[in-house]
Amino acid sequence: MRTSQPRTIYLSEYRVPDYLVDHVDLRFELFEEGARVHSKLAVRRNPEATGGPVPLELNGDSLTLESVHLDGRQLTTDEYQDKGELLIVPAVPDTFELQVVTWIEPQNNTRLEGLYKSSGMFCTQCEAEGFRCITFFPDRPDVMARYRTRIEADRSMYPVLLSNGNDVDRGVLEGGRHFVTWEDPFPKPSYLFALVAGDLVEQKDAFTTVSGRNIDLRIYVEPRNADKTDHAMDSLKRAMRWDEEVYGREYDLDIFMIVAVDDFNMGAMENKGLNIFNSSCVLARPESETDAAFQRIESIVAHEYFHNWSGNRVTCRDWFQLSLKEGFTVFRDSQFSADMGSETVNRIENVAMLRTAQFAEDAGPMAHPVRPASYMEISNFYTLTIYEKGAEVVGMIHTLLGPDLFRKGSDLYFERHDGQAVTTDDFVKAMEDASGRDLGQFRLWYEQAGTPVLTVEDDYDEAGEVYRLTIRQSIPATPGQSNKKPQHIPFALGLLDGEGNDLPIRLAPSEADAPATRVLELTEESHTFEFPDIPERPVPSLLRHFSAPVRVNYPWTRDQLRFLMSHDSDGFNRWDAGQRLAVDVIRELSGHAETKVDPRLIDASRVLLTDESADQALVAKMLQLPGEAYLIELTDQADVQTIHHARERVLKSLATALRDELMACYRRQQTASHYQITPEDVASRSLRNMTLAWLLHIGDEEALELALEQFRNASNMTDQSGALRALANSPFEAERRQALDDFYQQWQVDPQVVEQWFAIQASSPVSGDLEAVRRLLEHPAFDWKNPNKIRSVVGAFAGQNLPHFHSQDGSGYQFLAETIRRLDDSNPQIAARLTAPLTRWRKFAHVYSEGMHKALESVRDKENLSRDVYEIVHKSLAE
Ligand code: B3K
Ligand code: ZN
Repeated sequence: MRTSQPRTIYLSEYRVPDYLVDHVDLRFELFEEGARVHSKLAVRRNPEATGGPVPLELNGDSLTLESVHLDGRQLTTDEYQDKGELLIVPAVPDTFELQVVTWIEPQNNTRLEGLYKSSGMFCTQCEAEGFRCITFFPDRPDVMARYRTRIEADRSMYPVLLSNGNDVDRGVLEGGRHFVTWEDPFPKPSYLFALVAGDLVEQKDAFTTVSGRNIDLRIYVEPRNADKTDHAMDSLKRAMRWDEEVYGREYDLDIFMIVAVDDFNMGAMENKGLNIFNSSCVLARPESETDAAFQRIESIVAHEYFHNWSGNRVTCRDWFQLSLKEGFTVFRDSQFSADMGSETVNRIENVAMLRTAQFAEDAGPMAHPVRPASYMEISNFYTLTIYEKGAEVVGMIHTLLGPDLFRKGSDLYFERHDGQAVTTDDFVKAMEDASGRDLGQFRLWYEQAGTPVLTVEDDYDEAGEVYRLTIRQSIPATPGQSNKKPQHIPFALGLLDGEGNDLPIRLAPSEADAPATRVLELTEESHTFEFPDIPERPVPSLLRHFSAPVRVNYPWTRDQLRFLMSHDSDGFNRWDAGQRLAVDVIRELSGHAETKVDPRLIDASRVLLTDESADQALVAKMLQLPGEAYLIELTDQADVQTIHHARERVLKSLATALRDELMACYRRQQTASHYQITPEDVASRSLRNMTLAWLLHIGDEEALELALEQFRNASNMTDQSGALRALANSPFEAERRQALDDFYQQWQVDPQVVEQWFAIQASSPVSGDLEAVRRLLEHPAFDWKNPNKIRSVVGAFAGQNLPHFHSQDGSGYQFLAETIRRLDDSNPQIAARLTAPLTRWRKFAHVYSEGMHKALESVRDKENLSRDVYEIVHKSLAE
């Protein structure tokens, strides 16, 4: 048990920094047994700080202090206090130079924060508070400085030495060593500092900006990955062009670098001019990575690049403002992905994730507003709420203002705040000032947690030809927030006539140019809208394009849903109608063994499978049944086993009834012989793999032959792993084992593919029971120090293999608790992430919640629990 409770940090306690740092001069001496860091800071008293002189306080973490000099004079130990987490110098002048020398041990740093080693190279991760693990510093984002960084290391082991900015000097040193000096002309917060030293190969390219400047582009990887950089480089160039065209943002330094690192806590990091990526988010070639990986890479490369403006040039004042950069940048990267591929499919994917995981977070013990009011450990707040709901909030501003005024607003924001550390309120203010719109009430989206629920009722006055819609909003209570005010919600509406055509939506009789999709603005608890000139009772298409992150309740009939599935002009709502129909059918079957699957769902799926003229990318999405996690999210006191079995039965009934159509659809899918990631080809591969999976699921012998053939002869990983996944979930035991073995034999030299191999097994209800998952942890390719391996086994098991994870004997929960306890000392960030599935215990029926609660208690009782895990476990167990 942890004896002291970590301190809670409050937004309301924000104060401007007492001291500012104008310039940072760093010298790193890198050795095998550690690193010496010499830092020279140009410090001055902040003119905006109030009150008399105060001591200088610098943050630190796991540092060995060697010396402190003030204006060139070494301080004696009674002239400063080294408190470990704080270095305090009580007496300092208004302006001075402070030199600090620290010793650190990157080779023993398993937390992967600050400076650490990954497969023999040195690299850094400083966001949010990792810079303090490198040297003592006012480690907060509103202290922005110019950095000069000299790196010294062994020349043969570390030929490549990188940091932020431009490379200004290099040379050879004694003893086989060398150095490179980097200078970054743009003031930046410490969390954007980066350093890399290693034996890396580079892929070079160039980009000419809109104003004609030539930018050097480089991707650095370990030599074995040299053939996996093309896609990231192409994605980068597309992102650079797109940001110029859509946001008017041009790149600012002369060089932009990306480095791939195997051991990384998250996806990637937007350090100024030197982005560092988890290998799995940057490296790809068609033979070894799937379509999903290609798409993920394109969007993450773009996301990190876009941060150069939304995050780096304009940064966050404090960490409560995290969504200022993350929400906005996720919004930007999804606009980009939508422009590069299929708009509707992108929207569907984003919303599916939001509704499954962010809604769950917003309804659980860690629920927090997009701008949180307090935290214990900031690393715990890199959440779906900050990122995805934050992006939806920006998206709603875009919807309310329209694209032109939104662009005026973003131009004003970048111009007004360039070089500053600002707040989400400054962002909204820029949008208001540029558009003349009042977003006062809209700001509640940043302050109130919880997912608004909209209850919709309608009636039709045949004689008057008036259609009436009443919409009520309510926002559920969340920890620390019980009474919520109504929010400003853009609600996009369509009305379909009996033929399935959009009716013009008028707010007054005979209004000219009435739109087919009307954005209603909800601001009160309840609104009743009257639409005149509606000649027949329409079928409403509600919340088109998912115009707000809310839940909608309306008593659709199954016939109405089928009708919307085939006729709604809004592709997103066509998909959504299908999901609602499937949810309804699965729920009807839950716990009722004698109930048959509604033939309307089977017919709807048949139409999708056979209509070759329909948009196949949308069809591929529409055919997928809602996932178990989403079904659980929609259910109170969820019974996982019952949900799993009901969904299985629906899947098997569909596959059995549509066997021939599935086979025909499988055989029809042909992609270009040369691998491409066009929406058409992606859809085609997705349909192939889906139809195969369904057929194997019901033990179809002919499909087994097709799967084995596809597995052996596939020319790309999407097809090969699609076949493997289908086999791994099939009843054909011998073939399944053989394919898994063959796949490992074929790919064991490629750690990224081995991660896929782990995940396919750990997430499979057929191949991944707890015993099998424990065996994976003993596999020679598994590595407790590598976050990707942990995610691909433990994360995949707890997040996707729900029937085994939620075994009623509690063994899955105990297994997860053991893992968290084991990782808490070595990597608290990863341990805290893995805790998420247990935090939702209140959502489940008693047989489950009891075991989850016990597992949480056993984590709580561990000695020296990290601040990260402490916060999550205690908030989850709180009454
Ligand atoms: N800004 C980083 C995330 C840092 C997470 C620190 N625990 C990646 C991104 O969102 O672009
Ligand atoms: Zn980001």
